[in-house]
Amino acid sequence: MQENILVFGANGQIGTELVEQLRSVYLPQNVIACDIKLPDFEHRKDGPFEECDVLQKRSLSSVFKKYKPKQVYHLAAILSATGELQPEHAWRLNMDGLLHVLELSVGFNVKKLFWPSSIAVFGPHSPKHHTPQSCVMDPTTIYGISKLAGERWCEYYNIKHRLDVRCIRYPGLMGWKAEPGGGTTDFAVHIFHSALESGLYECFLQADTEIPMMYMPDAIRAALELMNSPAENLSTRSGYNISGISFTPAMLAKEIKKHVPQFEVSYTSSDPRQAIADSWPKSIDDSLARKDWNWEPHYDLISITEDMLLNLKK
Ligand code: NAD
Ligand code: AKB
Repeated sequence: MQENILVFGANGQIGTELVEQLRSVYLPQNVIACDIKLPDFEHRKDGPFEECDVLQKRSLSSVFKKYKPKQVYHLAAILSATGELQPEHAWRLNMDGLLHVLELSVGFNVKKLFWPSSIAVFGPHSPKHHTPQSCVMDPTTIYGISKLAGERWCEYYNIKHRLDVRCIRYPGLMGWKAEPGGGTTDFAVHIFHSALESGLYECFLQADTEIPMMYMPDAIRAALELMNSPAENLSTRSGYNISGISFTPAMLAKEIKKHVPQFEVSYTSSDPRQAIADSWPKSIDDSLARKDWNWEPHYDLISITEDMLLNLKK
């Protein structure tokens, strides 16, 4: 009999693709998608779903009790841009949700827990280029503050409770299967939809804002590779830097124009997300992930653009 895997925040941008991938590796009935939001109609029969709020510890506990999971992926969170609109709620969801999952994972003897951190842990005084694994971290968003605190809690639970928790600091993620959920990097998905739908896009970041990004298949593979790595190879439990590519909105627009020549992009002059992007790194040094668990990205800007357009056209 295969062991159960719980995924909290399963119906978001990452969860949609992660659950699909996990269900292709394990038996679909062993991968339990959990969210406060119901799955899209076409995914309702793909596998088990539990309507579950990570802030409600009692009902969360009953899901752990029902499935006795051996692996947990905890994705439920509020992202950077939405977080600034409701900072208290973002802090509560991102912190209390994580603490509930950490505590229940110890209580129910979960073997491995995956929790995604973000490049948002870095701030204006972190080195901008090839930002190292360890450096000054002074996040200016409530999202980044919650991710940095979350990293410390993960490390703490590993040390104090021997919980095998594994974390990645994701850059901005792009994919065609699910909408992004309120981040500063959402432009990199919206731009493709607009290119195909109207041929026009008004970008909320300035043309030359360089930002670390990654294609979703690389991001999902990273999570599974980290989860399958021998514990003794892992030298940090707080959050591995991983790098995909770095580009600006102008570079992305130019690449899309090769496929959609009439595509036009304009740039908004003042959007609060600009300050968030400006506080983040431009590129990431992921040498520790490469050394500890052989991380390497597969997709570059050319292949991402081709694949996004091909699939969105379908
Ligand atoms: P998302 O906003 O698309 O999805 C989050 C999901 O959590 C949603 O389906 C939402 O319904 C669910 N949720 C919200 N509140 C909940 C609650 N109280 N209980 C249970 N579920 C709840 O987010 P995402 O982009 O899929 O991100 C997932 C995780 O990865 C987050 O922790 C995020 O910080 C991290 N991350 C994402 C990116 C990215 O670019 N997408 C980059 C870095 C890190
Ligand atoms: C966001 O923009 O908030 C996310 C992230 C980089 O964590 N995509």
